Amino acid sequence: ETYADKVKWNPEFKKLDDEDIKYFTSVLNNANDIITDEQDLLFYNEDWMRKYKGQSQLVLKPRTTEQVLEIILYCNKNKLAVVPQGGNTGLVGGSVPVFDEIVLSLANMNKIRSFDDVSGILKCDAGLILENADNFLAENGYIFPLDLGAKGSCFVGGVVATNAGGLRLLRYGSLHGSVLGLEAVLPDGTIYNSMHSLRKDNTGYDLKQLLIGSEGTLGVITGVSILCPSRPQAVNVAFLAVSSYEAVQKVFVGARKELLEILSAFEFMDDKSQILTARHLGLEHPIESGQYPFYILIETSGSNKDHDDEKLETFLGNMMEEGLVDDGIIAQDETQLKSLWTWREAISEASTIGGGVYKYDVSIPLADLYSLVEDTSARLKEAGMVDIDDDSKPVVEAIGYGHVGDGNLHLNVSVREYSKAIEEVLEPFVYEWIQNKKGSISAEHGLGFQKKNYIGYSKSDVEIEMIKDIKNHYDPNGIMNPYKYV
Ligand code: FAD
Ligand code: 2HG
Ligand code: ZN
Repeated sequence: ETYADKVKWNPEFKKLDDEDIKYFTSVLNNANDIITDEQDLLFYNEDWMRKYKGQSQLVLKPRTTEQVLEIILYCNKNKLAVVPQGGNTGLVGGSVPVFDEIVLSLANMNKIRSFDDVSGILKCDAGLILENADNFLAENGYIFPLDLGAKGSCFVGGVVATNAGGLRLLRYGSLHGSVLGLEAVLPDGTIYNSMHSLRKDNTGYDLKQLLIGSEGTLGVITGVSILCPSRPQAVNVAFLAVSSYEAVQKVFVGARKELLEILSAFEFMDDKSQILTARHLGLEHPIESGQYPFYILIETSGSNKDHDDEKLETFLGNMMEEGLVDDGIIAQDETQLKSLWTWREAISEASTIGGGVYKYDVSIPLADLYSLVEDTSARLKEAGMVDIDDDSKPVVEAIGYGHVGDGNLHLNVSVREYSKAIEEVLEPFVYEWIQNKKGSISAEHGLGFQKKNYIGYSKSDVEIEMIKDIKNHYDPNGIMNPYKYV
């Protein structure tokens, strides 16, 4: 993606020079924590989709909050722009520089600070890898209240800065509820610290909420305090085939009613997503892709295996009797459970099979959720652009899947090239479509760079002004993650 036609470099920012690097070297005093080598910079300059690419000449990897503070103070004073970066798995181009912004990576701040095994409150550095946090919690009988396909790479601070949703939001709720406190360095050098262990605290504005989902535009999150639930003793996964989107919704209603307190995930995938994933993984589909238009993954998590097994089997029996479920599998062991999850979790990566992908992450009232995929597919077909087997067509396929339980659809348009022509077919069409249904143009991935010009499709002028006021107040020089959505 080239930026030239979308955004201009801000001449008010300072260009990095040797003096600056000398200063940062004195702060970090470890050669490994400063990256200037062109080859080594590549990872930090390019996003996970290989769609957005900046030209930063410097990556800083502080080890302490004090070092972050000194870096930010210097950058603010000298108007050097900064991009805070976690695991760089974000999907909206928010985690990489647009031009020459300095990348501040949290990778070296990866310690568990404390864990209370009575309350389940974990306090950790922002650079702790999500999977490492969850493995630590597992040893103590607890679970991180968020899980997603990028868990092996993304950081706790990164998911908080994004307010990521993930696969079990249905069960554990949003990070706005489970994060109890944060530590963050603000652009003026203030250390905001609310690393409390308090479940309830009604003493004025809940300030941490501003940073949750701020996408690096207000400050650098350095620490997170989060409430973690007990790890479920019994987990079941069922993978089902249904013959219509109508049936997906009916099974969802049934699952909430019959599985109630043990339901921990309800995900859906269209057939096209499964065909792409089968090609990507080089595996046979567990049920037979091409046979049914929609698949559902249901997970239950509870404390008593017999109880949960019985409940799930009765539920599936009822759904089949009602003619809502056509075929299905229940995982018989841990290996099968993981492999069934793969057919859902690997779709995101499978969508890049043609070389590129346009991703739309939307909230729409459930009844209309899948129509967006149908209408977008029709538009691409009309333009003569799409064919999964014909390499001369620019688009491989438009697929739909996501978190039905949260009213969150992922529309992925898998492409063989990034082009203006494809983009013009998709945008603003998709955003207008969502606005007409009173949906949100970002359910969980954020706005980042991708949606910087489209915020108005989901937020009113008054709301946008309030966002700008807050940004200007805390970051008057605009050094924090510039050129993105604010
Ligand atoms: P990055 O990508 O590095 O950064 C994301 C944003 O946060 C950037 O704007 C960055 O500037 C900012 N940031 C990062 N760290 C800090 C910090 N310490 N302080 C301030 N700002 C910071 N998302 C979902 O919601 N649900 C999913 O199910 C899901 N599944 C995914 C599956 C895959 C395979 C992939 C690749 C991504 C998925 N995502 C999902 C996207 C999700 O946004 C990221 O995985 C995660 O939230 C980003 O974490 P990160 O540490 O990689 O942050
Ligand atoms: C998921 O739910 C992630 O798998 C990624 O949010 C979705 O790649 C996507 O569009
Ligand atoms: Zn998702």
